[in-house]
Amino acid sequence: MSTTQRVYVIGDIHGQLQKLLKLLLDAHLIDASHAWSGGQTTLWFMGDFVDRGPDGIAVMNLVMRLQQEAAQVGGNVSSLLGNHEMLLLAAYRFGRRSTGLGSNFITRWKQNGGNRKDIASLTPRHLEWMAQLPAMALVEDALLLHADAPLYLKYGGTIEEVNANVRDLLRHSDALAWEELLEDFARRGVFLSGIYGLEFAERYLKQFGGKRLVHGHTPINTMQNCSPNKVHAPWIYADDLCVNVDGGLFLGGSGFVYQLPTTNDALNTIQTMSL
Ligand SMILES: [Mn+2]
Repeated sequence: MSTTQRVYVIGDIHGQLQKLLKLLLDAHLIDASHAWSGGQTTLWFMGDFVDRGPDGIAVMNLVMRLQQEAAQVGGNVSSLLGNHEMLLLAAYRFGRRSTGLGSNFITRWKQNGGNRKDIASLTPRHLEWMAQLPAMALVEDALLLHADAPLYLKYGGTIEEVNANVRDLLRHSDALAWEELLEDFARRGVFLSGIYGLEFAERYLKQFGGKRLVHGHTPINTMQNCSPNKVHAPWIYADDLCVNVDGGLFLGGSGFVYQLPTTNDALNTIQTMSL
């Protein structure tokens, strides 16, 4: 048995519980009774569990439970903060209060696929869990971030700083600060545009570390202009610096589980080559 621990990444779920269960079963990360069977595997979610689909809270409940079960056997289930977790938190916290920019937080959330059932089923446990999710993470050589957007550079110079600043913002009720982050979080496609996109990706990696960016947020089929049910693998672009793992589940995609190439894999390759 290999000593290398596998690291898996799953993109935006948007309330598609049945699709998530199938992905986890097929990857042997859960068993038939939906209990964690991934052992010491690490599994990262890219955020956006809620909105646009039917079962956002059930998806979150599943992920929170698997997180506990994995931790008990030396595994790890983690997630980034997606803009839809923040939209839901904002709708819950501020309600119809004005954003300061001519709208209100409930309207904004609904315009982005907010599901009444989700907000009605929220408990303090969900609220606390969402509000502590990191905005970014460095896993092996991969820099994980939810959105292909420039916002992260604005909130700090290191991963720790960005995560601390975003958590701090979520702890306070400064509506305008929430509105500004939600606006920034709604942007996309920053690594896409030729030389400019490539420079942006390089800038991120230089600033925060890592050899590759892994993001969700923008369904692959919308970037590639193809049908969502044709997407079964991540899309690697910008000179292989960027990996998009958003399978567009809410648009009809089945999604996929992406295994990060590990540092040990790279070492093994080098060792094999030198033989
Ligand atoms: Mn998103």
